[in-house]
Amino acid sequence: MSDLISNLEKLGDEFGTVIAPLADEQAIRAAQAQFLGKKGKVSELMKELGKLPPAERPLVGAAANKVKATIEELTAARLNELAQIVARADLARSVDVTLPARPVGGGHLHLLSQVRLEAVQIFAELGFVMAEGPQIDTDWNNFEALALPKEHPARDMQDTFYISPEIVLRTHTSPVQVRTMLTQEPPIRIIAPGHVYRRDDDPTHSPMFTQLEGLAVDTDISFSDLKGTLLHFVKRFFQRDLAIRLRPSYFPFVEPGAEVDMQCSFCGGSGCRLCKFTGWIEIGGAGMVDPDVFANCRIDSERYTGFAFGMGLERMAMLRHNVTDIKFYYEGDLRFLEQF
Ligand code: 2U9
Repeated sequence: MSDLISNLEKLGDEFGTVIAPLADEQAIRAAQAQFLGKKGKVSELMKELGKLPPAERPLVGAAANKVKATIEELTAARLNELAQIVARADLARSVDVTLPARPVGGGHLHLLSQVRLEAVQIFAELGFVMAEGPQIDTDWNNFEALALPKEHPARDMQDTFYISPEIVLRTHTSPVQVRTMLTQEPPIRIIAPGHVYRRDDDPTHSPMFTQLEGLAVDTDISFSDLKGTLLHFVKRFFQRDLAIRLRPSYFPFVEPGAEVDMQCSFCGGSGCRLCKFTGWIEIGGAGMVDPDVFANCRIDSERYTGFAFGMGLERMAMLRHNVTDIKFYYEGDLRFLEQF
C-alpha cells in the first residue's frame, strides 16, 4: 500500500517537471490528460487498488485525490503564469502613434459616373448647363408634351413601366427639357444626364440605363449648330479625329430628325465586325425641335428654333472601353470595375 501511495505522490512531482518547459495552453492540457485522463498515469496506478485489502483502500483513494488536486493546481498555476507573460509582453510593446496610417485600398468612380461627368464637362465647355429632374414623371411630361401620340408603341405597357395610368418611370430624360422650357425663357442650353427605364433586357439593353440628352433653344439655332456640337463631342470624348454623319430618321418630337453615326472607332472607318463592315456606328438620335413640342412647352416657334439630341451612355462607354455586355456595369464585380 505504501508503495502505491508513494508512487501516486511522485506523479505530482513528475507532472511539475513535465509542464515546467511547456509554453502553450494546448501542450499543458495534453500533459494534464496524460496524467488525469481515463488512460492516464493516475488511473493506471489506481488499477492496483482492487488488489489491496478493503481497509487500506480509503487511504490510497485519499492519496489519489490529493495528487489529482495537485496536478490541477499546477496546471492552473502554469496557465496563469503564461497569461501573465503574454500580458506583460503586450504592455511592453511600444506603439509609435506618429506612424502614418496604412493606406486603404483606394476606390474610384464607377465607369458610368466617370463617362457621365466627362460628357457633361465637354458640353459645359460649349455653354450647356446640366439640368436634372425626377425619374418618376407624368405621362404628360414624358410623352404628351413630346408629341408622342397615344397609339405610339413606346407608350405601350410592354415598353414602359407605368406606376399608374398617368405616372411613368421616365423612358428618356426628355421630360427634363420639357420642365426647363416650361420654367425658363430662351436662350436655353441644357444637358440632361440620368437614369431612364424601358422594358428591355438583352446583352445591349437593360431595363434601366443612362441617357444623355441635350437641348439648345435660341433665335438662330440651325441644323449645322447641331452637327457641329455633336462632332465636337465625339472628337473630345473619343480623343480622335472621328467624323459623324446624320441619317434622316423619324422621331415624333423632332423635325427633321436624324440618327447619328460616328466613324467606327475600332477600324477607323475601313470596316470591321463591330461596325458590321459599314465603317459607321450608331450613337444616338437628334433633330430640330418640332414646333408642336415648342407649343406644348409655351415657346414661340415663330421666334425660336432649337435642336435636341440623345444618346445612351452605356453604349458610349462600351464603344470607348470595349465593354461587351451591358450587365457588367451593374453587377458590382470589382474585377470589371477596377479596370477603369
Ligand atoms: C425635347 C425635344 C426633343 C431628343 C432626341 C433622340 C432623337 C434619340 C435615342 C438615342 C439613344 C434614345 O438613348 S437612346 O435609346 N434618342 O434618338 N433623342 S431626338 O429630342 C428631344 C428631347 C426633348 C423637348
